[in-house]
Amino acid sequence: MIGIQDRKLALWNIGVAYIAFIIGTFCGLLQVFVRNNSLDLPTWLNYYQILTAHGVLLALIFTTFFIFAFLIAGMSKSLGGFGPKVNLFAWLGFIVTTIGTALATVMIISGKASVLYTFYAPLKASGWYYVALALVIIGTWLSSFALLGHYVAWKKRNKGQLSPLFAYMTVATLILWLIACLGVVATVVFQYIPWAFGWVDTINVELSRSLFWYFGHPLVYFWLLPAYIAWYTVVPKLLGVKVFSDSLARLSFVLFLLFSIPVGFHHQLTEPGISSFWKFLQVVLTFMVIIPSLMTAFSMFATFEISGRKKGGTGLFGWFKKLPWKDVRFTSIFIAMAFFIPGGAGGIINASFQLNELVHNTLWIVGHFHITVGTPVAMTFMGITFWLIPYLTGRKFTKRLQKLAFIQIGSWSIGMLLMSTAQHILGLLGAPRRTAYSGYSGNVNALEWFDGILSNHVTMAVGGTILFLSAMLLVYIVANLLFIAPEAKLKEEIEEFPLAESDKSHTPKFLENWWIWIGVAVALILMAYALPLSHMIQHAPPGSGHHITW
Ligand code: HEM
Ligand SMILES: [Cu+2]
Repeated sequence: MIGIQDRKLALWNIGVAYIAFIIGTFCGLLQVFVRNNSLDLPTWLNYYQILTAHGVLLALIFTTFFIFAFLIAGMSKSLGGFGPKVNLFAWLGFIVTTIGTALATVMIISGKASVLYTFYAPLKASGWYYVALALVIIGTWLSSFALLGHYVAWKKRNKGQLSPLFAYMTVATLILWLIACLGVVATVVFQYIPWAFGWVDTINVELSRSLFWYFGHPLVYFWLLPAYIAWYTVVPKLLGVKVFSDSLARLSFVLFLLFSIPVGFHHQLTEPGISSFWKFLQVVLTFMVIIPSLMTAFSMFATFEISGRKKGGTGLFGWFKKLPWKDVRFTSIFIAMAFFIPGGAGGIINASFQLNELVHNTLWIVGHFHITVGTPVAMTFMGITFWLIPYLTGRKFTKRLQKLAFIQIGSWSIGMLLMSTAQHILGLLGAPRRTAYSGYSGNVNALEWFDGILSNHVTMAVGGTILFLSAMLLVYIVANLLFIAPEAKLKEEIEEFPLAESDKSHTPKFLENWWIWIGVAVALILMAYALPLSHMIQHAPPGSGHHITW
């Protein structure tokens, strides 16, 4: 087991993650009822206030804290315990991120920042909200430097050796994060903060949106890659086999690093300020990410088949039955993967120039990210939670808790299927996202959207309610694993960190030459962004004032 300091750090990160999860999912519950006109919020609480809290606390805060908990525990496990410097930086990172989170939450709840998690100008929040966001990012940088420092020290002690797969993947994820954050830091520090505090009167909206999405797309890979780390390194262990291919796993992470940054314009396909040439180039680069995604899918199913056949499965699909379905740590991740199949297909639709016209800003998009980040990522994190907390606390994941965990992932799946299917269909018909209740002035065509069997006022609310109940069950399990479950005394009761063996003997060394990959990543970024961004700055229209609509 890893050292007590490292354990504490990981546990505190998990604690903050789940506090954000409680508030965030409660807001989700309110949203489905408001949208269906069955709930009137009190006058001091506005729909966009809770929607901002929901987006920020779940998509940014829950994910980030959980990711650091997982990476901290995994780096300590695979490279050895942290030294005092690494420890100091990681704690500082945690504290600064937490202060930023608390400040942002206070600003949102006090109604001074109802700008949604994308905080598009010219909507204007209190300047302190942007300061809070900056603190969150700075905190994650400190934590990232801590983990990178730990890795560099290991490399110095093990000259010429490839690092363990977990560490390699962590480094790829953190490099992605550091490069991605440059965009959001640039816009927050140089555009939003001076504008929000009134030091300048106007803001260049197109530039701010572009810098946001330069960050916003890799952000989704910052959520996804840690889930993939679990798929590649934890799942084979649960199945009793080795990693399918060490070099393929590493190569896929390199490709994710290269092709997830120079693609932000695919979120801005409807914006007039960017010429179609640059949009098209970035759409092509976006589609490159399909390659490592399919490589990952291939590795996973190869791992499943090898393990199933080893356990005696025969025939074309006999191995399928031999998978450890009774192990909730595996089943949760399998469901997560299954959700990602339609999720990924939907992503291809969203990124397609023409199809995007149809789905842009509709409920389809909301359906899409609930079956990408809201289930594949979130449910992988749930699956990790079930063993990571016992591993860190030394408590037992008892039979009763395992049963509850099955109910939890099952109900999350049902709730999400109902809610996201309704959202996808409603969106295709035309229903907009990011709106409170609307009767559409009695417009017959609009009201017809809600007449379907799945696409109606009730399905989304039923799905959302099941999801919320599932979320509360998860919180109950987490609280048990943290404070109440009996301590593991016997050796075989002690929870392991399941980390599969990975055969590095055929892995090419250049895969771990980060300077090559950082160089290629920067070249691609310059190719995709240098000209359009400089155009936006040099030929900027008159800046925009500000709006506070709430
Ligand atoms: C109890 C579970 C959940 C429920 C009931 C729920 C419900 C909803 C609904 C109805 C919306 C759309 C609101 C609108 O466009 O007007 C929404 C938006 C959103 N949800 Fe969820 N959700 C849940 C869990 C999650 C999770 C786990 C995540 C991510 C980890 C997530 C991330 C988001 C994001 C990023 C938005 C967009 C916010 C925006 O448009 O600014 N949700 N959610
Ligand atoms: Cu994107």
